[in-house]
Amino acid sequence: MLARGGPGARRTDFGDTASMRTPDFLQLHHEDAAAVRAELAAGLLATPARVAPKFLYDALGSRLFDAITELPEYYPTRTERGIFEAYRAEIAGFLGTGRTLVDLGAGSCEKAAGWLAALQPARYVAVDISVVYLRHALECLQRAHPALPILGLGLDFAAGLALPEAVGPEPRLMFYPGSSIGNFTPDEALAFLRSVQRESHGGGLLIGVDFVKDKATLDLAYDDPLGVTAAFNRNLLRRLNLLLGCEARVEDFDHVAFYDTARQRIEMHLQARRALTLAWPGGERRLAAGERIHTENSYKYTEAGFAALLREAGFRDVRCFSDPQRWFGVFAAR
Ligand code: AVJ
Repeated sequence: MLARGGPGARRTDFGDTASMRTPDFLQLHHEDAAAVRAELAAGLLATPARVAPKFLYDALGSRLFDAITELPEYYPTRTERGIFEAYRAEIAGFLGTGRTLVDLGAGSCEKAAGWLAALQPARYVAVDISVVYLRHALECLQRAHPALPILGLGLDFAAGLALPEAVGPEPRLMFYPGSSIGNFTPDEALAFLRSVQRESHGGGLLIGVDFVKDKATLDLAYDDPLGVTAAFNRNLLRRLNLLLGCEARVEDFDHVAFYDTARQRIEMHLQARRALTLAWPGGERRLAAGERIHTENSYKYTEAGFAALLREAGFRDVRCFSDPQRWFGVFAAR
């Protein structure tokens, strides 16, 4: 978070304007409405029906996710923050300063901002699906760090990371916090981490991973009594209506989320309260009462399991930092 109202925030030192850089922006991903409709229709027509979790994050969905991170039941965000704060200097010492810091899924850039002083990156590259989401955050960040070269990249890296030459040839420190890696299957995660390792140019990786734990804690983290996660999930129906042109009713679906111990993953679904038909221009999908649309997986790892995955992806030197309960892992890898 940037000090907008804090001491010094109103100082206008015009003498500094000459040394104040401005962020660069580069939009490489272009959303194609017809392709989005085809993807959504294909998912709904599959058995079981599914919608990819990336569709959870429209403007409202992103705010609902932010609200989730404030819930007492949703421990990952605050546990990761605690680990970052406790081990910042040690982690920075291990990973080294002066790298190009590449923030994958940067959003508000808040987490990376907390690392700038310790990591002293030569450059900060914020990657998100659209530079529209990055512009405001990067302009604020630039004011706090006037000399830092900043690049905002609009890029979809879900199918593997390929950074453009504009990022520069220097070693890169890849930053992937929040346990977002959990949305990939373990096979996909390995392929993704390999692309991250390749793109690091001999730099390193700092990544947050949620650990396997008792089912009751996990169930509650994804099905909170206040219903914020339910709203986050059910908001997907509004997205579906907007993007695909169907007329799903939010009140026809229940939020269902549970930990599958055997698969080591949270599954999130939208479950039809009654038999109904989702219809859109060019297609329809019938759902029986109780039938589900699968909306998210969130894989959990053991410390040893994730360390092995990092080594398999090509990182040789792996260290794990955790909280006293060992609920969450922050891995630094070179
Ligand atoms: C943003 C994917 C890390 O899996 O914990 C939170 C998303 N879904 N509650 C997670 C999420 C329901 C979150 N990630």
